[in-house]
Amino acid sequence: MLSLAARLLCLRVSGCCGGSRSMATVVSGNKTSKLVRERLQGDVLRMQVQAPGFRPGLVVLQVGDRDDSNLYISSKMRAAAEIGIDARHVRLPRSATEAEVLRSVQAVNQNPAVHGLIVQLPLDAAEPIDTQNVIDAIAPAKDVDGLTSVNAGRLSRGELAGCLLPCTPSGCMELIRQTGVSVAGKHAVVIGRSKIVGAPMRDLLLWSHATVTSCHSRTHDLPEQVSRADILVAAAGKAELVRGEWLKEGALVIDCGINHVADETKPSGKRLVGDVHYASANQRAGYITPVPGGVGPMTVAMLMENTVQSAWRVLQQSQAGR
Ligand code: NAP
Ligand code: LUD
Repeated sequence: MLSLAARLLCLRVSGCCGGSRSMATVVSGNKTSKLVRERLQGDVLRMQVQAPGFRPGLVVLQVGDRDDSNLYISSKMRAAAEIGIDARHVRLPRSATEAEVLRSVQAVNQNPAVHGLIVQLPLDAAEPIDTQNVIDAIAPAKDVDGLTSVNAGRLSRGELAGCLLPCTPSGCMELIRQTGVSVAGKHAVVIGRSKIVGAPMRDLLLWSHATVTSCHSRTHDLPEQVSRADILVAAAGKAELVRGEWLKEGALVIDCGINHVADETKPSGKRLVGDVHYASANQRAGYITPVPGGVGPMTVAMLMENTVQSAWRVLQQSQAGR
């Protein structure tokens, strides 16, 4: 049974051709992320009542100048400004060395006005840099991307209260909650096992008591694995990999993929698609997230959520210590 909020947020697309089956309920990340951002705006106002002049502080560190990173960071800066988070975009040139990146991370770690720090990935550096070494230099309490080994380890053990959750998987869980579908006891299939999406997604579903299958590039017979999923999270980075015919009837489908494909009908000559073939999946799924407008905006919203959470913790500690 859907809650009223879930019904408002999930747009039911009715009657497909022939009327044999209605199409999936579209789970909107645009709408859900807006609600999250509005709630956070209220939180920041409440913080300022408790501690006049206090603002959550966020730093987004970028190495190089990738177009996709520029786009994602500008969404993050916009969301932060709207909520009242004091966000700063720190740019290092492509020529930056690992030692220079580490020095920037350490400087932010030591700045008490900053409650959250992320290093936008991938690093666009001329010389090779050990990405995990840079990420692990972030103070775990400021790791609002949830990517340090400390936070990832806590999540993998189910110690959810003590850790900051990675933004994309946390946004996927929020979208699943919006549908009203319960996770406990369900069979969830996650395609992909990266540190940023697939692995933490598997952990979150597992500790929400799903039975989880983790698929990757060596998985045999992916369609067979997918056909068992009550809940499918696709994060492979392969355009339209999952076909509607693979899905269990009524499945909840969360599509993390962000892939550009050629499209001569568009002025840009390209179009954004997910890892799921939307038109065919829409005929078979019970719920589906669109691309764009699904998981992407939730990633931005959950970064804001983690930053506000991290700032609350600091504020409470400082007030308890007075
Ligand atoms: P990634 O680091 O390249 O990892 C891809 C994962 O998918 C790997 O585990 C890989 O397996 C697996 N894989 C690749 N091809 C496969 C196939 N044919 N069958 C089964 N598994 C396959 O990518 P990522 O960073 O996790 O991102 C995945 C997608 O999500 C990308 O499209 C990315 O742009 C998107 N993304 C979106 C957001 C968002 O906010 N919406 C955030 C992050 C990422 P192996 O481990 O065996 O190599
Ligand atoms: N690195 C991320 N690298 C890439 N899409 C994002 C993302 C917004 N450290 C670190 O921000 O969380 C991260 N932390 N990531 N990503 C991807 C990943 C990172 C992806 C998409 C969007 C952030 C987004 O807003 C829009 C949508 O799906 O509706 C569309 C944007 C478009 O390309 O038009």
